[in-house]
Amino acid sequence: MKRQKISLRGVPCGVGAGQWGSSFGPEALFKKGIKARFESMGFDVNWRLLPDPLPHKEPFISGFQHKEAVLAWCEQLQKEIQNCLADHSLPVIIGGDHSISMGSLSGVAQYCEANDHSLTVVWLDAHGDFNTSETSQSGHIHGMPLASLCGHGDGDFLSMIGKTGKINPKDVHLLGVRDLDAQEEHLLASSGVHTYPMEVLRLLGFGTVLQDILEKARLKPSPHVHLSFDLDFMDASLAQGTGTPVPNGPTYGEVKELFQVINKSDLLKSMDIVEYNPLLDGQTQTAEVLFELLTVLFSVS
Ligand SMILES: [Mn+2]
Repeated sequence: MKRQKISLRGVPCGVGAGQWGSSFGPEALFKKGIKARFESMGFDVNWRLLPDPLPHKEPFISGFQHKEAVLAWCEQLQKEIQNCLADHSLPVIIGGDHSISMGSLSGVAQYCEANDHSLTVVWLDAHGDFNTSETSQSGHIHGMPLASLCGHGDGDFLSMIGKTGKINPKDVHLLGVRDLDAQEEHLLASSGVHTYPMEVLRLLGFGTVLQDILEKARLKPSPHVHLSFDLDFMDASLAQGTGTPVPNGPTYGEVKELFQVINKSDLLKSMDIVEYNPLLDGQTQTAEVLFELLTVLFSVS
């Protein structure tokens, strides 16, 4: 990783999740020193907590209830991340729940389209995030962002993402997926997204799989790799500070191996860190693990 400007942006949107609390993620991580962590590695960091676009909304209810709020957060983030990229900084977006990636990634895709950059998405997640409002049993919007970005699902999400914010499923690599709903699995399998279940990652080696993805990305003109890191990608024992932990996930060493490969590649241009819920992270173990991993991902050599 080369030393550069980092735009750290907190997006306290938690209404896409089934449990209350991920909206406190950005401020909790800020107070625990995430900005200082980047600065200690030599980065020039500017931090901003995005304001709530709909401050007078209804109280939190689980389910497909908060579409307007999610749309408003995503519209705001879509513009913000393009400004960060135009400013030649590396945006690190801190959620909030994973629904915000509809905003961040569509903004990245629009920026790449306008500047002739080639986007490759690495999505680390225990879940597919490939439900639509029709296939989802819970209605939680944080289970839908990747489907929407690939052009499936609710019309209002698709118009917010826009034509140039859409992502080609062939440019998406979903690693660590191990908890899919039946209909979601069907849609994902027919989508063209490259999926790498745990068995495949363990058989071929985490680093080898990612190296292969990144070497292909490098061959494209002006490569831009976006990393979407859902903390529940990690094994449940490391991801207690998330709303939907899933067992049999990557160990600390396996995630570290992935992050070392990304660091060495120098291809990372934008990133989301999502689903940190400080209300569930009693011993702040998940936050500590995240901070250690960020050092691996960003340390300057
Ligand atoms: Mn997710």
